Amino acid sequence: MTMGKDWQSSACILCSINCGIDVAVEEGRFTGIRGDREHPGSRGYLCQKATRLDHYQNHARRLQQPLRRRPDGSYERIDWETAIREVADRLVGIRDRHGGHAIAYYGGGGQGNHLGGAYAGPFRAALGTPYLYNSLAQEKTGDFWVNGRLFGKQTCHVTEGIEESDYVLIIGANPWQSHGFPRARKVLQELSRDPRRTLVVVDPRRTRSAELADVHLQVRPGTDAFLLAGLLAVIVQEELEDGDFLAARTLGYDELRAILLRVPVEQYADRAGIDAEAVRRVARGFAAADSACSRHDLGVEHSLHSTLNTYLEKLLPLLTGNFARPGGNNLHTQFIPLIGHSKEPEEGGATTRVTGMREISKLFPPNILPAEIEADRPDRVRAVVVDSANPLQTAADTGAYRRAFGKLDLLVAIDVAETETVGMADYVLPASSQYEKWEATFFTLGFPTNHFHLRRPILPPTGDTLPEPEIYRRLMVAMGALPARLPWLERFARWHRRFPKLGLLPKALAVTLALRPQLRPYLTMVLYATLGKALPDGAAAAAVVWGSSRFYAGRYARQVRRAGHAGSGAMLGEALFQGILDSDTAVPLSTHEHDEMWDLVRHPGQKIHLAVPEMLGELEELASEPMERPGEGEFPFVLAAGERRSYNANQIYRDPAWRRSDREGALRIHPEDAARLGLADGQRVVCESANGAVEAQLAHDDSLLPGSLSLPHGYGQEYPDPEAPDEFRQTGPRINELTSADRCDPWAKTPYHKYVPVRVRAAAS
Ligand SMILES: Nc1nc2c(c(=O)[nH]1)N[C@H]1C(S)=C(S)[C@@H](COP(=O)(O)OP(=O)(O)OC[C@H]3O[C@@H](n4cnc5c(=O)[nH]c(N)nc54)[C@H](O)[C@@H]3O)O[C@H]1N2
Ligand SMILES: Nc1nc2c(c(=O)[nH]1)N[C@H]1C(S)=C(S)[C@@H](COP(=O)(O)OP(=O)(O)OC[C@H]3O[C@@H](n4cnc5c(=O)[nH]c(N)nc54)[C@H](O)[C@@H]3O)O[C@H]1N2
Ligand code: SF4
Ligand SMILES: [Mo]
Repeated sequence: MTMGKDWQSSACILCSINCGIDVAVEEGRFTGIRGDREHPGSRGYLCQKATRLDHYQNHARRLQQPLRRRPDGSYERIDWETAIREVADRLVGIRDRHGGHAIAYYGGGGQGNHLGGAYAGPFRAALGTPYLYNSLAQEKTGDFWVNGRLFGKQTCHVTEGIEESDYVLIIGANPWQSHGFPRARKVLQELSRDPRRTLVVVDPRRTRSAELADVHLQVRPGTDAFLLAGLLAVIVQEELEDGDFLAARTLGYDELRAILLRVPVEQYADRAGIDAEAVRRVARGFAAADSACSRHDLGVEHSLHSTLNTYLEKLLPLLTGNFARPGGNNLHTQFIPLIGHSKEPEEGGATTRVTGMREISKLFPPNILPAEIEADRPDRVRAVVVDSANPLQTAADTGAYRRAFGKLDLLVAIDVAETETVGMADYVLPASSQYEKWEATFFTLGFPTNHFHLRRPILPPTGDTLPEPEIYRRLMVAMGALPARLPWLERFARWHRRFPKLGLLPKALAVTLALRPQLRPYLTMVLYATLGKALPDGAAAAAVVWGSSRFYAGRYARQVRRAGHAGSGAMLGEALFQGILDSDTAVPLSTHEHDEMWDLVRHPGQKIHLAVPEMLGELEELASEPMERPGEGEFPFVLAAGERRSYNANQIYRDPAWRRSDREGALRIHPEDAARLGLADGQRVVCESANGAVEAQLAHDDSLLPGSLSLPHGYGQEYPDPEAPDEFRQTGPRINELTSADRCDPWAKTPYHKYVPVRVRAAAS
């Protein structure tokens, strides 16, 4: 115990793990941050990024008050009443003149904040917009689409039992830096140390994760589909598959097997730059292990054959029966759904007006938005509302975004900081930070036990900021979509909190929605505006958690009770909600037995449909795919544009002072390549693609393969220069100046950020 400090409980908001933290606050500043040992997921664990969180909470570019852009481009401060009225009027004007599809919504939550997004759904419904653009659709939607085919719904998401697994294959991820599962560094070290367990890392770079691995397959960038096809082919050709599992649990194996039997393992291994014997050893090891699981991330999602890669990666545990078992891969429950299921366009699923892109998991990909705005057609997008995202920095092709956003009739940004996107907005609506309001994420990815953490504010709001649910409520009232008060329901909500057994609120809600059907699409907002007022300590934003708790407990009653919640019928849901509300840290929601996982498979009869025709087609076409020869031509290097390193955290930190090393976000190059080009370590260079150029500082690094380069994600923010506070300085490269929207996966439109053809030269001094 540190004496004299008053510790408050919260979570780190820098990655999807959301480790529990204890924070000491003095005069608005974070004077101490340590891991929360009570948090059942992170158990006291933190990485080096979390202790710097004061740079998120306190910095020179925090937004304080609503802003309106003047015709000359400068901003004036306005009050909330004016801001809400004008934004609502202009949105309604665009909707009424051009239709809801003239408006797009972008974001709705980041690495730490999803609670506001739960109330943005009603706001979008009131706008009549079908368009939800989100960063998940520039990484994970290919994977979600495959899940829909394999398991029946795109909401069926796969997790991995790495902690208990004997054989772990990690492809295109560097958990040492990026995490992606709880306590990643400890788990990797344990795996590495244990001679009975095997860690395989597939990565073109010798990352820290790769160094800890028993086997590092240093794949040639962009060739993972060949490597994965080779691994699967060995399993099939050497009859290492789990026949009993396949017969009992899957359909379509014969069709898949016929294709994999024809895969030339030697040739594909060679293509991937891996010794065929190593491919055979890993395939055999994976198949023979008592338990095995696989995990992938951006290294394959942001590369050639993105969607196919995620399909093939999932087939590894499926063919070997490492599914629905401890130490294998498993589906998990969703508490408050982060994603939904979208039908295929042929079945009536939504598509965009201009490019005809289909919706996946209820999301549209940022890659297409500039085209949807810039088209010379009456049904183009004319207004965008951005919340918790900075597309000017994070979407592919910054130049295209700048041009497209410049053509909008209206851009509204909701953020905590003055970002590059905020700098183009017509109206800026300032949000309270994640330590100033009730917050939560919906990254509930655990299996067999899933957790949820509702966080209390630990500081009062900065300036004249508001939490997002309140911003959306006020906008909806001003739009005439929602009454300013629902006094009758408010009263029932209060009574319900006192006498939950009577079920007054569900009944009153049912009556209200029957009498006023126009409120039905606004259910979460109706709860916020009514039940929210009856919740203790200003926890209005937790109203949606009440609805989810009741629903979840109804669906997974046995598993919720197993996690320690008591009650039957609707009272189990009330107990779950109260448990979440009362706890300072994450609460176990449910605990499954592994064979109960099958209830989460959504195809009839809980069968997994292994044969996905589109993917089998692409798999077969690999055989005739011309070899990419990046070493030749105008752009001889393959750039990984967006590596996770020690000191990047998406666009969440803006003050460069948070970084203790790699302050300029170096361009890494193999020393041989640097020598050939005569480029010194530390030298300023220009990196150019067909799309644009950035300047960067060079770092020699022999962990890369020759011919490949790497730039970090999460740099390029503008911030006042501490030497001359009136001047702004950009720190590190804006990597999306280099990337292009067209170089993307055909199915999901996820960009090939790990495979950007570039050249490099010395910068003019
Ligand atoms: N420190 C830090 N952690 C973060 C974040 C952050 O900004 N900073 N962001 C978070 C977010 S939003 C995400 S989505 C995750 C992403 O987490 P990761 O996907 O693990 O992170 P990356 O470093 O982008 O990419 C992983 C690896 O892919 C490798 N790679 C490049 N090209 C290829 C290829 O062709 N094939 C294969 N097999 N591998 C390749 C790279 O060398 C790299 O080591 O990280 C999260 N965690
Ligand atoms: N070239 C390249 N581009 C990439 C990637 C890459 O690897 N390479 N990675 C991609 C990936 S995986 C991702 S996830 C995206 C991430 O890109 P984005 O989706 O744009 O998200 P963040 O960078 O996390 O930015 C979060 C924003 O939320 C704001 N914010 C923080 N707290 C709050 C809050 O409480 N309320 C509100 N309203 N705002 C808040 C921050 O100030 C920041 O502006 O980038 C993608 N872009
Ligand atoms: S950035 Fe580090 S401390 Fe923060 S949630 Fe992720 S793993 Fe935990
Ligand atoms: Mo991400």
